[in-house]
Amino acid sequence: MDNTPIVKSIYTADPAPMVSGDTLYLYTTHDEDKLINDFYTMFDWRCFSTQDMEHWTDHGKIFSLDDIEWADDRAWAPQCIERNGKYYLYCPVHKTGSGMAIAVGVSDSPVGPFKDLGHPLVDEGDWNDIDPTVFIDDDGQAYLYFGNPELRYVKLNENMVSFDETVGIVKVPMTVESFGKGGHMTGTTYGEGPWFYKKNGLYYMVFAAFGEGKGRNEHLAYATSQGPTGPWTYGGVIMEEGKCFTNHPGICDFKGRSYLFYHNDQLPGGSLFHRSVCVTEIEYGADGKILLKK
Ligand code: FUB
Repeated sequence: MDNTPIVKSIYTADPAPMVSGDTLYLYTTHDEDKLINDFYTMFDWRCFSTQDMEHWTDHGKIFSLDDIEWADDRAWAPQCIERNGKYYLYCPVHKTGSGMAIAVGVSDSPVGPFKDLGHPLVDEGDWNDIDPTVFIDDDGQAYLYFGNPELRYVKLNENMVSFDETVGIVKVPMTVESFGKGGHMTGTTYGEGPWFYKKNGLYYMVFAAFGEGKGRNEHLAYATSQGPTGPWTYGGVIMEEGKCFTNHPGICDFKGRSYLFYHNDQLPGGSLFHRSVCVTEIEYGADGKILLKK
């Protein structure tokens, strides 16, 4: 593995791995070559799969804005999960005439086609509702975290397409103890792109982060907790900021190794709006610390 882009035929970003059986499925966003208004121009989600981390199969477009009647723009960072033989793809989108909201596509196959629920799962009428990350805990409770600049979560119901309304949308306290002192709007490093999982009994929240000061690009950092809903303790930087304004983590174990998927602008013609997904190996220190493997 040499940290060069996995996909070379199109620009991809926001990698979200999902392991099912002996296959790793990698869901990504898709940066269009031709920009509209010199901004992120993103209309669909893509899927690639591998069984050996070397050879990848391109499953093409698996879900798109055309499939979501109530959305009109910004097919942003997704994550997919399997439950009871069905696959749920959580996707941030721009809701027509409103802000960002989280859509769910449901399919019988990991490579789609996914069918939209017909309405948003999370829709607070603001711009915070992006970058969903989903995890099912050992007791069967599923959590969906999301957000920029604030990290929020809902407790998903067993059907994975609705959430516990009695708990509602919970706002995680954005403290320096939890997310480090940084340059984003909450005064912490937490920016966006959370990735929630559990490893060796510890809960991890990996995220795209901003260091202190202006004009910073995103680096990748993490926090840990003894429980699924915090309190979170800042763990430090995993990957330093690079040349690309955004970065976005996706972590999984596959065939005995641990991987961190991320993105950069390393393909020819790359830019902050023309990104490419990459992967590198990570390992865990005795204290649970996440380390890039040398
Ligand atoms: O790719 C569009 C947005 O940029 C994502 O939702 C963020 O995580 C950042 O990568």
